[in-house]
Amino acid sequence: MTAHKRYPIPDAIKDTTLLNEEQYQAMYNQSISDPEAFWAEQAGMLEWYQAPTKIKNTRFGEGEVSIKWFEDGELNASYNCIDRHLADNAKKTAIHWEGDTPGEAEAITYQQLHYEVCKLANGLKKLGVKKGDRVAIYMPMVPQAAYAMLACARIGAVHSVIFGGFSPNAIADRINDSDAKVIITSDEGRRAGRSVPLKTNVDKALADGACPSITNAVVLKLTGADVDWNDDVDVWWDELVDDCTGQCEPEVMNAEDPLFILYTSGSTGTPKGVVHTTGGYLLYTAMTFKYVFDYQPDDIYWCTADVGWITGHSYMVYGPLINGASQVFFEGVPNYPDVRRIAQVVEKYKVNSLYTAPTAIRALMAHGDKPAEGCDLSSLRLLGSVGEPINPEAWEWYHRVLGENRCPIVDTWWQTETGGIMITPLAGATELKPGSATRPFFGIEPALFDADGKELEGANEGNLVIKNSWPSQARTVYGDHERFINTYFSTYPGVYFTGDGARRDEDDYFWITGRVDDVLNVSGHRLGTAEIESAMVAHSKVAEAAVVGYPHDIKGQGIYVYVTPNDGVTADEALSKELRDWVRNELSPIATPDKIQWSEGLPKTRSGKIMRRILRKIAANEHDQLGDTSTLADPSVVDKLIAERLNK
Ligand code: 6R9
Repeated sequence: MTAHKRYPIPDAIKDTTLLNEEQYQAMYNQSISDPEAFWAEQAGMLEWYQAPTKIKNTRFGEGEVSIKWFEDGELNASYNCIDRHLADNAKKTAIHWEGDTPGEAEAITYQQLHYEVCKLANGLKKLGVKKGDRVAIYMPMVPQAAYAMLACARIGAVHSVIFGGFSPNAIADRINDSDAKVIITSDEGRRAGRSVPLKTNVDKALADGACPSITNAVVLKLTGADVDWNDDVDVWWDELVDDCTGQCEPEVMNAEDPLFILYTSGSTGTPKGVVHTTGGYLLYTAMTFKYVFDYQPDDIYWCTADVGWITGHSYMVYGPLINGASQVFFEGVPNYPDVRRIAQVVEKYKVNSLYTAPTAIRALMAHGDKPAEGCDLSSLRLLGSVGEPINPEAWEWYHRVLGENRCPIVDTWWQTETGGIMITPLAGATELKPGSATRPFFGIEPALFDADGKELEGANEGNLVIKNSWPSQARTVYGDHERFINTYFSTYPGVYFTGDGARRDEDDYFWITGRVDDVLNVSGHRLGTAEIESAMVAHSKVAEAAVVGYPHDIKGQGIYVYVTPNDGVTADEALSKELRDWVRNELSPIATPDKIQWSEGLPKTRSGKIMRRILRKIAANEHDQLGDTSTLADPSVVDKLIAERLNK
């Protein structure tokens, strides 16, 4: 194996980082050998009404999965994010909001955050929202998205944020799965100079009684666009909170009360409502935020994610706010108005740590050094990456152009289900290798298993599992605990199966190789092939469809769809466009197929199972590596597909 390039810990940061190698090792060892003592001590990072005495009570057994942390503790998430900072830091900026259009900006202090969150919390109470009720949030990247989440947390309601890029059907499915009582949205969103019709999408989702659980839609007036209005349901945010006070006593919550539901794609069926509870989630996100971003009290931190994803929940709302941090909240996209936007925002706010995704890095990298041209990036101390494997070329570009060869990069591997960062370097403790997420965070025991369920030792490659529970682990799939068990604990009984493959090298560093199931990662967005397929076959001209990922320079993975049209349908460019638009509208623009290949038939086993392994190889132009095709019902299908692929 070729030796990997290494980046030692820069001397310049050795004296200032929170942890060095010995400290990391000592804490890691304790976290594994005595998790009870370790987490009992760490729990002091949060403020509790009732400090927990029972620390860990978790079982991954066959047929029974029960995960409880700090189960007799009581606390409130919004209190921990806001109120606890008011005594000393009321005037500190919590959120530097930077709008889509340069020049549009607003700074929100912790004091203001308290006021806005309390007002909305009181408004939600007026609408009858109570502890345990679900509230859907479908918002653009404005501070009000965070107010909405925190207002729910304050009164003990469970938020379910729906990414602003989802279409009406996807919104309705998520509302109905969680029986949400209220949805919070805005008239429109803005992205790269274009408007996004959020309220109209909500109207379509709710039309014809499609979402019977919803009693009200709270609508923020943002752009002032004309929107349809239903007096029975719709209420303007401003009018709702007009007579509400800026004081709202936080609800006392048990550590194991649910904090939120977040839907994510799996390899089969509809998206799953991943449930996170209060105590363990808050502690783990607070702690990872502090150590992974080497947080110092005067830092300006910036994560470019969207609150609609887990990264936005853990590292734009809960993690930074519990630490009392100042952060940038960005409405726009990295290349609007031009490719220097990220660098300009870094310069404007003197950002110290920047957390973004490989897809954004690759998009900028295509413009050479221009994305940093003429910008002062000297404030940056640390860079982070999340969402998908980062290829070494993109890593090197990020390090050289935005990091000016000075900033360590923390490549953080984790998932919606893990709640917080699991495998990551620590700036002062870990020598870096471009492309490797390196080593586990405290309390995390990663391991590699082969297909037969045997644990692999030493330098090896296999399926990535986690052997013991950690505080921010998802507790269940909303309304379907069986599915939770089947998805994560049945492949390898006794451990959590991540769905990712990984390699461990001679230094015990982990290299995530990507999903080993039918989940795609397109521009860092997780999409199930099953979801896209079911949208495709819902079209009247489609008989059958199979979706696979293929390597894509910018997106990481692109969406490749094999379509068998119905008899008598002309398969042409016009139909291709029609189908792309269809998926865009049915599901989301992020699910739009990149390539559509017509196919008379799909490679199937004799029992009728589509052999995706073969379709993936054809899409990737790797026909010489098809492997065993002897179990196919009709091997000639494959030759036809290859011939057509080659002609594209
Ligand atoms: C946080 C987040 C999870 C999936 C995960 C993996 C991929 C995320 C990664 C990474 C390699 C990293 N992933 N971070 N792969 N290196 N640093 O992205 O959550 O949307 O649930 O996606 O993303 O495949 O299984 P989520």
